[in-house]
Amino acid sequence: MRIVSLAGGIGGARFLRGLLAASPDAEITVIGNTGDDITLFGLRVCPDLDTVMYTLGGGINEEQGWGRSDETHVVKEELAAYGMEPQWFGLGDRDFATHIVRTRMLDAGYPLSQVTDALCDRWKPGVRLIPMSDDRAETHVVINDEQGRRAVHFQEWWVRLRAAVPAERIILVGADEARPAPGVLQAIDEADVVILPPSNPVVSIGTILQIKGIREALERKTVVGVSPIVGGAPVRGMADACLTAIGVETTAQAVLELYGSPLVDGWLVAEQDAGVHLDGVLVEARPLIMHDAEAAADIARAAVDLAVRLS
Ligand code: GDP
Ligand code: FO1
Ligand code: CA
Ligand code: CA
Repeated sequence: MRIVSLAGGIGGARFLRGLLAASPDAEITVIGNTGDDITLFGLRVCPDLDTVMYTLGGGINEEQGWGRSDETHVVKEELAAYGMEPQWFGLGDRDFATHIVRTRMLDAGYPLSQVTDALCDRWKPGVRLIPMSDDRAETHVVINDEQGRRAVHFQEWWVRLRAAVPAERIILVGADEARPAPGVLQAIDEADVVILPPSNPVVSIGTILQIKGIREALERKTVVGVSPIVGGAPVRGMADACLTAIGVETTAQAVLELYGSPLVDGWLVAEQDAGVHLDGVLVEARPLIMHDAEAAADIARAAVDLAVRLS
């Protein structure tokens, strides 16, 4: 079976680990969010691609959910000693190597998709990981605080401000010009089923859906989504701040309506959210907390089962 999954960072990566366990014989293609990407100290950092690659490749910091296991921060300390900004984003020493390799290859003219392939040659994530686009498209957030109304990079809002300053708008800068990376539309067209994991519906899944042609390609397929919102709150992180910014309630119902039909054909919600309904969508309720790899595998199995029944 050929499965395509979109993915953000932690929620996507943990779900994908379950999907690999639940469908060991499937050919899985992951379309990764690159709206979070940022250039720091001249280095290109792709947090969501790296979170997927490290999680599936066995190199993730499990407690934190992002960054490398067994990490040290000597370079960060030395940069800070020079007064180098920004100091609110913590790159670890092992992680730095990934960004150096990526930046060297990008500067040599390789597109991000080929660079990602090269990095995955080391990590062997067990899926084909493709960035949503080779074109640069970065999420920015319009905020209004004591320094006035201005747009900041998504990472500054998320990491430095902890999304505590209300977002007036969330904008993917470069979305109009960005094209799907090679292989993205073909993988969708050839997929038997498509899964939307419990990733952030605005700045992970919503971002990927803004790349020209991706939503239309997905609408031709059987798509099953897993709600990242359980009992009216994100399971982890600050997705509620992103939903509020676009005028959507933080409920499994509202996220389903945001994705909408005909995009979504099946929707998994947590048991306390049974009752969610949208015409044209088969909704099923089950435990949706990924306590461990086994729980993630159960959720992934349920998503694939539902998709197969619908296709
Ligand atoms: P990020 O890029 O690291 O923020 O990760 P994603 O966008 O892939 O996923 C973030 C979303 O994952 C958040 O909105 C969480 O609510 C959701 N999430 C995290 N853990 C779980 C879980 O165990 N179950 C469910 N259903 N959602 C989860
Ligand atoms: N998140 C933080 O909250 N603080 C950090 O210093 C930080 C550094 C970092 C470095 C590499 C990387 O791949 C991810 C990193 N993250 C950090 C997580 C990440 O920026 C965000 O959680 C996601 O982009 C939101 O999806
Ligand atoms: Ca992300
Ligand atoms: Ca559909």
